[in-house]
Amino acid sequence: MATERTYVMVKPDGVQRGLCGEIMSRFEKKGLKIVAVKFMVIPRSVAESHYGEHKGKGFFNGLISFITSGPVLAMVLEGDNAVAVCRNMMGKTNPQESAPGTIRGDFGMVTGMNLIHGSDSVDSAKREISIFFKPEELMSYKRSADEWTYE
Ligand code: IDP
Ligand code: MG
Repeated sequence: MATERTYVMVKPDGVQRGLCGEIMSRFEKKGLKIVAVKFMVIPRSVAESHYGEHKGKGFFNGLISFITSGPVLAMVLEGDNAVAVCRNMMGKTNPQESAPGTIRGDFGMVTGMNLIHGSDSVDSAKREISIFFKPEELMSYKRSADEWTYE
């Protein structure tokens, strides 16, 4: 089993639309384990570092303004292939191209307000988790449900 951790974040539009519980609940019901959670307004410098790969692109400044415009729900989720599983549950970057049943497909209308972020690789996840959480904020624990989730 490839147990991974991934960084997932309900963006300011998801918070404002009251979708934190709905989104977190989907991940919990799927079988992902909550390892850390934080409700915060992201400082501009942290946002620029988090989205560093997009620096120089046309949407970068708007993205930074948007992601720092209000609180986000930041979390770390753990499970078998957690990075890909969460990306699949999120849907495509453009919500209009996202399948129904995905978070963006069910709740979003435009790319600039696509509700959720999820790490795109195990390396990105490590980098992003370390930006938002201290090592001691990450919980390691056994859930009794694990034995009814994995063979
Ligand atoms: P991802 O969130 O699906 O990984 P990325 O390509 O990494 O997508 O882009 C990061 C975020 O930047 C997107 O989720 C979206 O909020 C924003 N973004 C990307 N492309 C555009 C665009 O063309 N217009 C406006 N915002 C964009
Ligand atoms: Mg991305």
